[in-house]
Amino acid sequence: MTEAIQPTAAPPPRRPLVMGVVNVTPDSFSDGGEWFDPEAGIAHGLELWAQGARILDVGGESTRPGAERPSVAEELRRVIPVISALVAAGCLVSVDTMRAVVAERALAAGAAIVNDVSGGLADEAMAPVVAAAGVPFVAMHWRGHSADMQSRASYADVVAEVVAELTARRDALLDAGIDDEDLILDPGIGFAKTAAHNWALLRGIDRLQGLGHRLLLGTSRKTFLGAVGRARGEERAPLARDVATAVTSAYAAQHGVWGVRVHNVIGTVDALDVAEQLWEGSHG
Ligand code: PMM
Repeated sequence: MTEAIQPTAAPPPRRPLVMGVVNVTPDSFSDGGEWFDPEAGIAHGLELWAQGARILDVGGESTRPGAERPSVAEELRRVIPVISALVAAGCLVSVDTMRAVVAERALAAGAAIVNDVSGGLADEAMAPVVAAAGVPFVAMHWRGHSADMQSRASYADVVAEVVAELTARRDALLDAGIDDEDLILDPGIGFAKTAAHNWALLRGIDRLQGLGHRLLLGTSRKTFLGAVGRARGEERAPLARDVATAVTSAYAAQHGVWGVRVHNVIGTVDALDVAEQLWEGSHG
């Protein structure tokens, strides 16, 4: 484990895949309720796909701090029709869920990736379901459900602890039969973390690359980005954080991150185009 927490050389820049967020929830913190109706969720997913998203992440449970969990039946009711329609339209879909039964039903409906913000910790049946299906699994760093997660935002060295906890999770998921190649890791920006923790994790992203897995990064519209308007005495509302998000996407590209999970696809595609031109120019 000590090896894994050593800093590593920055990986080469790459163009991250853009994962477009399709929250079919009444209460997600930046877009809660906007795409709650299945038809609206489907139309929104198709729009993000047309704008350049290469994965659509469909979720039916809000993970904003303090959120209540929906029932299994309600989560299924929200996500399955949207996943089926987006898959039928030819989109690549991931399901954002902490429940094995929802993952199983989503895979049966055509989802190709499981994105679990608990990394399999919330439901012990998750890892066996994913291992049996043989699909990519996003395991995010997580310390507990949203209702009280911010009480767990305590670290002596956030980068070292997130690397160590993700390493332990990675080992458990491999033991459960998930293929090494199928495992995608995510530092869990905003989950049991303060703004200072989030910035430290972004600065330390190369140390997360030391784990040797593809990385997914979810900064989009999160609270810590709201503070970037402070120079003018403002706090940016969630919908006004897309420029700040796009900058973090360009940063992710410079640091070899595999994928960025964003609400606003157009801004991120532009930011990635700029990043790509700059590094191509530097080699050409
Ligand atoms: N963040 C949210 C939801 N799902 N999944 C991954 N892998 N990484 C994240 O950072 C992440 C996630 C919360 O954001 P939202 O409520 O705006 O969708």
